[in-house]
Amino acid sequence: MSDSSITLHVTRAAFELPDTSPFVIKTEVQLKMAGLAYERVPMIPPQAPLGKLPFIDDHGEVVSDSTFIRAHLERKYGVDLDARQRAQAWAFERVL
Ligand SMILES: N[C@@H](CCC(=O)N[C@@H](CS)C(=O)NCC(=O)O)C(=O)O
Repeated sequence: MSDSSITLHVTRAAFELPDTSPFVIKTEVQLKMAGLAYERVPMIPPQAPLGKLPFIDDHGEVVSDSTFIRAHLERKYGVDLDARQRAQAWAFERVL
């Protein structure tokens, strides 16, 4: 594990998808959108703290569940993953 990046615990790539888990893909896209460095570490769900993947290890802080991971990233790194869609919604509202 690298000291400089978040560790994203994942399942594995298959069926021409980056991962078999949609929850892992969602979290990976959010890490990319946030511009955060991360490292994929494959494992099987029984090895995860809550028995499910994904979970992250953010420099010693372990966060499980894609919903809680998103909240953690937004809070800790001050990213707003909905900013673009909120701006578009505001623009549509003004136009209408
Ligand atoms: N609510 C969780 C769901 C995660 C989840 O169900 N992951 C599946 C892989 S797609 C898993 O690890 N399943 C193992 C099991 O249920 O035993 C999240 O959003 O992260």
